[in-house]
Amino acid sequence: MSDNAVTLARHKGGTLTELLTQEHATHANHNGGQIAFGGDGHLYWGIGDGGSAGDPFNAGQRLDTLLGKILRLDVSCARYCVPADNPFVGVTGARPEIWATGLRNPWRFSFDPADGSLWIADVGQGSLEEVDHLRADQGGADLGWSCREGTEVFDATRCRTGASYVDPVFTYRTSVEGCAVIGGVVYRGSRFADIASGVYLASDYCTNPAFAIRANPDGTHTSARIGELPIQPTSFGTDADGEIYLVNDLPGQLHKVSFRSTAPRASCTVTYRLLSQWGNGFHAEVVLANTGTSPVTGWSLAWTFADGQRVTNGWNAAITQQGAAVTAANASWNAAIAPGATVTFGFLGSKTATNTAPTAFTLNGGACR
Ligand SMILES: [Ca+2]
Repeated sequence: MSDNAVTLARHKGGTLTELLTQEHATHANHNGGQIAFGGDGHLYWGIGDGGSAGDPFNAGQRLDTLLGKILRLDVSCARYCVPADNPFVGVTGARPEIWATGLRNPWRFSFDPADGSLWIADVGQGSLEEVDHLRADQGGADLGWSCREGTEVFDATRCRTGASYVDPVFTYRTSVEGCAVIGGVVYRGSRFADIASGVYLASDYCTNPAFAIRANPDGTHTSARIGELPIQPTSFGTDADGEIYLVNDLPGQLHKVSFRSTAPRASCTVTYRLLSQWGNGFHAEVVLANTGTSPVTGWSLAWTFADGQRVTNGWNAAITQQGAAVTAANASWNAAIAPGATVTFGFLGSKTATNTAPTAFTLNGGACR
């Protein structure tokens, strides 16, 4: 293979044939490297902007270099051909292999098999990590680098007059929420289709979150952090059934990804009333209100006493205490709390000198206000 270059090659019958080479001699980083076939049968290849920092060659916004691009190639030819409908075919000074421009280091990209759309995770410089989503017909899209990093202007001198930049559909803060976005894949499997169909799953190399992004029918996107993945993820893939796998760097493992539903956190308020107290005892009443829009069916309310108080006898709830931690579980007759409704329970307790009322409560594991 050529030295000081990134190279696409075909390995067949024991022979390696170089198809396309881009000089990449000056800096060691930002090599891109992802290849993937699109639904159109063409091969897409991502190359970074040439490395170092700040796009020293202005590669992202130039069309005469393959640096900072995703390319689209027909590899059914002897070496490769440029598809006739590539966006820069016939444009003077532009490389016709280019499909998308304005990229920094598209380390991972993938296609949604359902609609052929292209999901790109472009690693940010120092401010924003980003995920881009292009329809199958959005060839020629300029994703902004190094005029823009994410949704912000990075270097105004790089912004071309009249250019139309495609904004990312998801960003997060570099050095705050992570260090380098790791692009994933869209879930189109059957095992978790009821909850995860159409979800694009991505992560970050340093903080390993499970980022979920869903494209809405109106063109907007909804995103959420839905969990944690194994440390130092580097790449995602799918099997023939569309189930998702990931590999990580250290210790170097292959993981199969699963999804599960969790009950939505209840919305609630708690009113704690000290009805009376005497020497070493007190009488308290707790009113728990369901302020959400869904019924609560079965509840467990928890709090912590600050002054060594002990519950001695309760009613309308099964109250247990471990050290300072108290849990009040519903009685059989008040398990359901309709939206807007309340339940009231009470107890007698013992105390020493002070009797500070608790202010923080959790219902079924979620905080009440
Ligand atoms: Ca961008």
